[in-house]
Amino acid sequence: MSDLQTFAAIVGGAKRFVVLTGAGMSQESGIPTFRDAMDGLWAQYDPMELATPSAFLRDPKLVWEWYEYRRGLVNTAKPNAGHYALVELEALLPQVTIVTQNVDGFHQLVGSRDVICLHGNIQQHKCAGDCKGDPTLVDISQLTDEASPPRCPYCQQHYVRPNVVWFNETLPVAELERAHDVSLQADVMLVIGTSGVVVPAAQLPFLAYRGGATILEINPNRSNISEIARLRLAGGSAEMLPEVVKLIRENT
Ligand code: BV8
Repeated sequence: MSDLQTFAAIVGGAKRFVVLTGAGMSQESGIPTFRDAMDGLWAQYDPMELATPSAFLRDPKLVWEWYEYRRGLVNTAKPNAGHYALVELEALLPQVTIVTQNVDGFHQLVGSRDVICLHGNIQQHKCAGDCKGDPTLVDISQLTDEASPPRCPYCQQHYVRPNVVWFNETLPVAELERAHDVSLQADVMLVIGTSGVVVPAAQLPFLAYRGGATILEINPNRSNISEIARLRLAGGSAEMLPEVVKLIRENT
């Protein structure tokens, strides 16, 4: 059997299938990964520097405009064949849970039913001070304040910020706990498009592996997860995932 056939046989036989996705999952939708340089004006900035509370404190306008630029990329991009292939797997396998590091909301957009968002959603905004509880969500389409960033309409004190988890911020407790649980219970975990650098997300495959899961990977490059992967399909997820689904269909 080829690697692809073995890969598809393992996925096709999964009882409690968990998928961990990173920025590479949306790369073929035209959304740059964190390691790819942003285009144009933003190429001079390091995402790791901008995606932090201290950057927002230091220069709220710069961080706000960076997120508005990225939100614009998401709004002009489309989910790709890989996102849709994961939805197809839900009809072929008894249990599919997606744990995503991505903030583009594409898994939910294409109809994946069980998505755990570890790092929030770039389409949502909140009061930077969570003045009415965590999170105090704000619909920026209803705001009259044209400033960048606008002030929270509730407290008029704090700025509005993207509802994403910045570096040195803790992840949402319920999502992280559930991600731990499903990783420990998984019999197969497929890791797609992540360098495996950012924790605690990158620890989930190791948790699953220690729990006895078979780890599979789709990534054109080796990552920090590759060492525990039974197999790595060295290609783009938009190209590889439909191939895997096609083979599973042929064998069901
Ligand atoms: C926390 C939302 C507790 C924002 C994001 C020192 C050492 C170790 C750890 C730390 C440290 N100092 C601090 C830390 C902890 C820190 C961390 O992990 N730092 C890293 C940089 C070392 N983590 C945190 O701070 C987390 N919180 O730990 O809380 C705490 C509290 C207080 C103080 C300390 C600790 C919060 C992390 C969440 C950060 N927010 N996103 C936003 O999006 O703006 S993370 C952000 O970066 C993305 O969401 C994504 O998760 C991550 C980038 O990672 P990837 O998704 O893997 O993307 P990357 O570009 O790296 O890789 C893409 C991959 O795709 C590549 O492998 C490539 O080959 C592949 N690829 C490319 N094309 C394709 C493809 N694959 C498939 N198909 C393709 N076509």
